[in-house]
Amino acid sequence: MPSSTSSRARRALVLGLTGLLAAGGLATASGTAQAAGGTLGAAAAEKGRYFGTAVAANHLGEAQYAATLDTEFTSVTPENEMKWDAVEPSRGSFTFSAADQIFDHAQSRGMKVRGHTLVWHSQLPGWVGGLGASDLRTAMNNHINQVMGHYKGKIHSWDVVNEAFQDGSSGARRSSPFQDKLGNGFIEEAFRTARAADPAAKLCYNDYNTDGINAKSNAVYNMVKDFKARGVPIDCVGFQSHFNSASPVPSDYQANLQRFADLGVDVQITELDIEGSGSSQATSYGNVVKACLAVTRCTGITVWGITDKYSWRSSGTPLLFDSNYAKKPAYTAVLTALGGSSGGGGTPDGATCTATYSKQEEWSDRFNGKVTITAGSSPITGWSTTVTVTSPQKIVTTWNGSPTWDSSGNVMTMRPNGNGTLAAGASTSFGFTVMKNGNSTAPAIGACTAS
Ligand code: 9MR
Repeated sequence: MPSSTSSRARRALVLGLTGLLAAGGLATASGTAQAAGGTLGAAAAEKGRYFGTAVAANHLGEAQYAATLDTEFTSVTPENEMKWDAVEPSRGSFTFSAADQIFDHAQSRGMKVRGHTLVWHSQLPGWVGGLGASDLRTAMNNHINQVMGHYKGKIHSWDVVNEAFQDGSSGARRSSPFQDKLGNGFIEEAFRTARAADPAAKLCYNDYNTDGINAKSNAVYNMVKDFKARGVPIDCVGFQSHFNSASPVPSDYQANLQRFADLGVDVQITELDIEGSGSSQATSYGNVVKACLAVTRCTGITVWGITDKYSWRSSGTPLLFDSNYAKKPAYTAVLTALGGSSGGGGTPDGATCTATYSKQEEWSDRFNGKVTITAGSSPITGWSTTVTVTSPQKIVTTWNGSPTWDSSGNVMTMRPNGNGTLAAGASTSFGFTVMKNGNSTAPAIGACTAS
């Protein structure tokens, strides 16, 4: 295909194909050739683990969101769509449309689904809190039966009870309608009901600030120990792992995971995000992954979202992909800790790179884009990435790279033009001009492939 400006005839063809190719464009962006172990999911699978993310149904229609999900992850957790207020907003009236959207997307692509969450004090519709004890017990058990029943046999793990313990040193249970009206026994009852509702699902207790050894995790530990001793069904404990500078990855994180595993339950990292940027964020992420891999019963890791732009705490940029879906150093650290990339199909050990987009000058009719290519922790001798524009946009000029084009003319694959050799951690960049043709959408940058 031509590597520069399109002819008028070709442009007409491109415009005619645009509708047809809209979906194909997504596939192209997600289908960047990856060596075995070259994605988070593939690398984790080689270690016998899943690598998941929280997903919001209302973003699934966004090309890059879906493409990144489908390329990188092997498990999903609905971020809000399976919560009580979403599925049973009024008593006895269940609606699963948003939850099913995520479930169907995941199932059709062979991803696992974590159910989140059945009994939680938050995102609880007001009617639940208004019930008397006996009614509340009936409503709780009915909720578990209906929701688990809807997905019976198809959910990998359920967060049966979420966040039932207080923060701080008391080790006490948190006040909630369930705790206040049903007492401590509500947790046990919820797990027994859940086991009967779907014997195939792993039943988890999930909480935050329980990631290191502290009063709160001790209280959960004692509950799990008691459950195991008395035969109350519990299979797993979820460690949410929401970290920031005030609450960093604890030094005894691995030891804490291990002591729970030693009780005879699986442990899962369920809502991982780490505020920060650059190498310090990357190091923390790498440490979390290493801790999980060091614990045989740590069966999987879920990050709490795909891109920083949709994170529940977006300003802390806590995720693995930036707002333009570029892989951050944290991504590379996770992949490396999982043993990914190195040894994968045909690339030298450790050859990785990232591609990051930034907009440059903008005029009324066009803008310039810049993509920075950064080598990972090993030197590289070549790189390639894709730049996908939204029709009717057109890339009309490029510099510092050798472009080729797909048949739609929307997807440019860029390779080096004398700037392919980079030392570990070193960067180069290429640029291009996009004619807007009425559309100012930022281009989508694909994965960077190093050689
Ligand atoms: O990420 C979720 C956010 O979109 C919701 O507004 C919020 C409401 O409570 O819940 C967030 O997810 C929480 C998860 O369900 C349980 N652990 C804490 C998470 C972050 O608050």
